[in-house]
Amino acid sequence: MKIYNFKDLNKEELKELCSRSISDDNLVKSRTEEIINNVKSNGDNALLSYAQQFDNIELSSLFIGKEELAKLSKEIPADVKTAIDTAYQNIYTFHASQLKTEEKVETMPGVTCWRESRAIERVGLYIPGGTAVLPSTFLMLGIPAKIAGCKEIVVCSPPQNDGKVNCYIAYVATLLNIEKVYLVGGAQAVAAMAYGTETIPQVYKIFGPGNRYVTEAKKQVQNSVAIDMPAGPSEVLVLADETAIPSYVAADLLAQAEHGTDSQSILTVTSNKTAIEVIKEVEKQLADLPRKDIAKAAIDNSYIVLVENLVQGMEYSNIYAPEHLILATENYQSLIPLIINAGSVFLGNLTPESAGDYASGTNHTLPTSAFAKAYSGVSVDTFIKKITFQHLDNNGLKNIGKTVEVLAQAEGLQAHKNAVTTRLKSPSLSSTSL
Ligand code: HSO
Ligand code: ZN
Repeated sequence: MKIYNFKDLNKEELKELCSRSISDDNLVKSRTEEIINNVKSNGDNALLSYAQQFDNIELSSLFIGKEELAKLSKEIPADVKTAIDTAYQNIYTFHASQLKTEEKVETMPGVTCWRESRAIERVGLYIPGGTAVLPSTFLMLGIPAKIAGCKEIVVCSPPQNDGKVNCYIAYVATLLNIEKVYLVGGAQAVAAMAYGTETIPQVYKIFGPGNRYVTEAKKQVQNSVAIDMPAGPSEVLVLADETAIPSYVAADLLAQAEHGTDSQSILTVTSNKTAIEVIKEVEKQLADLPRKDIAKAAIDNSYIVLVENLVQGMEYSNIYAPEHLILATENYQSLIPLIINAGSVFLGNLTPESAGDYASGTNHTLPTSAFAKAYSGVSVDTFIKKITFQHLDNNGLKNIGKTVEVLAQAEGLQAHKNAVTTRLKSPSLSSTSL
């Protein structure tokens, strides 16, 4: 891993170091466009032929129903079932606490305003399959959708070689009481959920990670449907000082690195000695990883930034705006108020990102590529719309009337003014005393 010194970096170099610009691939773009158009025009037939083409499977049905999901879920090993149950409980408990009713506010006597939440009625969850089956992602998307009260949760996941989904996905589906899992992957799944087919219902918002085609498809369908957030490769920034444990830091960097060759694992550290120890540990631990080729490529694409102190480290972190920020130091408490841009934060030496990836309760669908400057991770709120309400009584109309009339007049919008004036003239209103 290359080492940079924060104080030697000029503005341009800093910008370059923090940029995650992924080159636009025109082939991915045009292939995705083609797939979307085909699904739009040919619906289920297009999906069936893509299953043949991309998943090597001739599907007799585009979905697996509840009974079969229950049957498949029985194949789950006992220890995985228990682990999923525990993760489910923690994620459920944390997300349930996000449901809040807001107070009504009287902005002027007789003028009452408030907001109420309504779940997005139909949402689409994309759960990656194939080589990287992610039941944890299903939990992270399905649980908040359920808590929010989404009426219809459409789930798409690519079929396995046997034309089914694996037992983990099936088990999570039964826990969430999901009716069907549609056996569709890639850009075609996004297109199907965005525009609907004979079998797959059209949704209002699409959630979930995926490969470059899925990401590109989510980008392309945004004129018709909302998406959770823009997606890019996963990343972690570990901020460490001499109280960090090098073997733990190395493990965290590698946990990120094994996600994909384009993942980034950044170490920002106050001590050169710790940096060297971490590098040694990374090399040692890397050798034993089953996904070492992927992890090595990601580590080669990552770097270390030496800083003078933790506060300067936070300055770098806020510029980088990491998806995951690990404060690998005993002195994390005073840094919390300094955090401005980060998706999810892991405090102290005993809190690995993996805890949040799977089971502590927080969501792992988080903003990447510096979008943490403007986006939050997925939560119950991401599945909800907030509708504002207001009510004026006699008193309220009298109190606010003049203000609205004058502003409408100032904007030259006579009809707006009239909407108030005509009410103010009403005999029932003038007869009411304040
Ligand atoms: N670190 C990933 C989530 C994940 N990790 C799923 C393991 N499985 C993005 O936050
Ligand atoms: Zn992860």
